[in-house]
Amino acid sequence: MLTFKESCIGVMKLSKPPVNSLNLEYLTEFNIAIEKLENDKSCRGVIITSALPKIFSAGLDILEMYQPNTDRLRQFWTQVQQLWINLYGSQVATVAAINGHAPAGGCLVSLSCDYRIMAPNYTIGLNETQLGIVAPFWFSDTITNTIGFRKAERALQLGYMFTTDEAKACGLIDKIVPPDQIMAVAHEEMKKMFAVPDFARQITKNQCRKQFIDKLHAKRDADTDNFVNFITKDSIQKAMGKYLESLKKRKS
Ligand code: CO8
Repeated sequence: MLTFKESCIGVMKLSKPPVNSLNLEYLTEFNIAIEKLENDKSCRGVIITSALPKIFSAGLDILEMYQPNTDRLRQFWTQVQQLWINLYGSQVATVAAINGHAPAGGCLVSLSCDYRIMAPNYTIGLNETQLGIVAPFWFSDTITNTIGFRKAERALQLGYMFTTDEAKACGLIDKIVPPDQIMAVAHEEMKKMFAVPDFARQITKNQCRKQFIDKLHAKRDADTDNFVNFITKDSIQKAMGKYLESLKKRKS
């Protein structure tokens, strides 16, 4: 993770080649970096983007979920939950500068921010069902809160990956920006949020999002149990094995 400050804005660049997949160690690093910026009183905003060409993040590392060690799987999921809690509940203003593909966990990271700008000709969405897995309730709450129930339900069932244009049309992202302007526009959007007194923006954000974060807090252990029981089922392991093979085959 490349993290640096530009006056009162923290910039986090995901930099885990080849695809910024989120494994236990990288999720932990991501959480520590976010928590550090959150606790830095001089930091008013965070921009999340990718240091890799063409890929924002491939989402959760599928290898963490394939033939897993149960203890590690639990730790992994705890970090995924924590990342969402940290980002969705963040007090600082957040902009996702999506400069590449953003499937599944990559989409969730961007949906957890306050504003999304995206470069053209990429794809974004919660494609979990395509892997034969099911996005948990808090993934589905987050997309529903962004694009509305009907569109979210359909997209989740199909595991639909939106093109940048489709994502803009349904409100999954807020703006399409040429890749060479994406950081400049992220800063402009940040300035618009800074024009509002921080406390008023923070309290309003909290009013909108707190009930969803509280829901996960109340069910956090059960959510981890569900995840571990679900992922370790033979049928799910088979489906995931096939999906991994299909990723390899696309190349040959
Ligand atoms: N995890 C692990 N490895 C990955 C992942 C991933 N998410 N994505 C890609 N890779 C690997 C590929 O297998 C490949 O490995 P190798 O070099 O050994 O063959 C390498 O990364 C490079 O991948 P590609 O050649 O496919 O790279 P491209 O630049 O052509 O494409 C993409 C990049 C578009 C990102 C493409 O790799 C892709 O579509 N990946 C799959 C993304 C995906 O489906 N992610 C879903 C992850 S699941 C998740 O985030 C939420 C889970 C919620 C769980 C809830 C359960 C209850």
